[in-house]
Amino acid sequence: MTHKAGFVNIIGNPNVGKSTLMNAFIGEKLSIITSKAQTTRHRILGIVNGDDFQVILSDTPGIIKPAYELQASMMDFVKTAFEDADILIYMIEIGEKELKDEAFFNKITNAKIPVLLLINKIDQSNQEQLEEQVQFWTQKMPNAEMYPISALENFNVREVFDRIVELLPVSPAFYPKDQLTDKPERFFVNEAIREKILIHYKKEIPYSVEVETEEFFEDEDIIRIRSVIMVERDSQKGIIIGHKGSALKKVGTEARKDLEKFFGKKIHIELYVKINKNWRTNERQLKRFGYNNK
Ligand SMILES: Nc1nc2c(ncn2[C@@H]2O[C@H](COP(=O)(O)OP(=O)(O)OP(=O)(O)O)[C@@H](O)[C@H]2O)c(=O)[nH]1
Ligand SMILES: [Mg+2]
Repeated sequence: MTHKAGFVNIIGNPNVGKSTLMNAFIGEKLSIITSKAQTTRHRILGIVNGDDFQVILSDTPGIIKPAYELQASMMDFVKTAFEDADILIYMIEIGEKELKDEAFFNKITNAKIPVLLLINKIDQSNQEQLEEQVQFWTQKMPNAEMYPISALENFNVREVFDRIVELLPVSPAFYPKDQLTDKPERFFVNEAIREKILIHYKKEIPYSVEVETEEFFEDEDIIRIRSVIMVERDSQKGIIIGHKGSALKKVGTEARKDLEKFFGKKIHIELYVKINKNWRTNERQLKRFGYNNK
């Protein structure tokens, strides 16, 4: 039996549905999803195994022009996703007419590997609009195979996955067949908390936050977690905590519920808030949080 395996890297503008697609392929909530741009900050591997194949998917941050160090590191993750891909998935959402970054766009159109162009969120569209989009992108990206999909409603997701398996190079597996991701358990705790912060706080707050899990202690029937939410300024600390701690409590409760599903165990979670001045622009801090992959 020939075995196929390879790296399938998902890239595109912020908020188009990259993480939603990754989770749909995996069948698990590996990547956090919110309606805000720049939800994903890392490159996250999700591995789908079959008897004769291994698809190693990468979810990546949406492409932006970096304004500060954190964003520059996020774009470095996107760059690495170009370098090791066997297949590129370029995702756009219905109505989208351009990639914000010309250099990335040229890389995709000149790619020597198969490119799948996915037009996502077609549940929000009609036949006429879709046909117009297909025409537009056929001209703009003639090297790509195009698929209209809805990652949210699982429309055409299976078909795209089957095509990926077809296109995979013949290769032994890169990871053990029972491995789902490259990230440690604590990473998913941090992300679950960060997702709730993205959902419940406004403006600059979610973008000023980083989460670090200091304790992850797994007992037979319960996991005990202590995590710290880091903010950049004093004033942000009060906002995160809220009146008599109510806002922080909500974050903890909701994150706990998600994590109980994810780990299949009861969770006890303790959150506290700390100021870490200007961590987003501090090389050392970024490295500590796993951003500086150079
Ligand atoms: N209607 C509709 N909404 C979708 C679909 N796919 C994703 N969304 C929504 O689009 C928003 C962004 O989804 P994400 O998966 O977080 O997008 P992303 O590309 O990973 O975003 P970043 O990580 O910020 O770059 C969320 O509110 C999703 O629920 C879809 O097929 N249809
Ligand atoms: Mg994402």
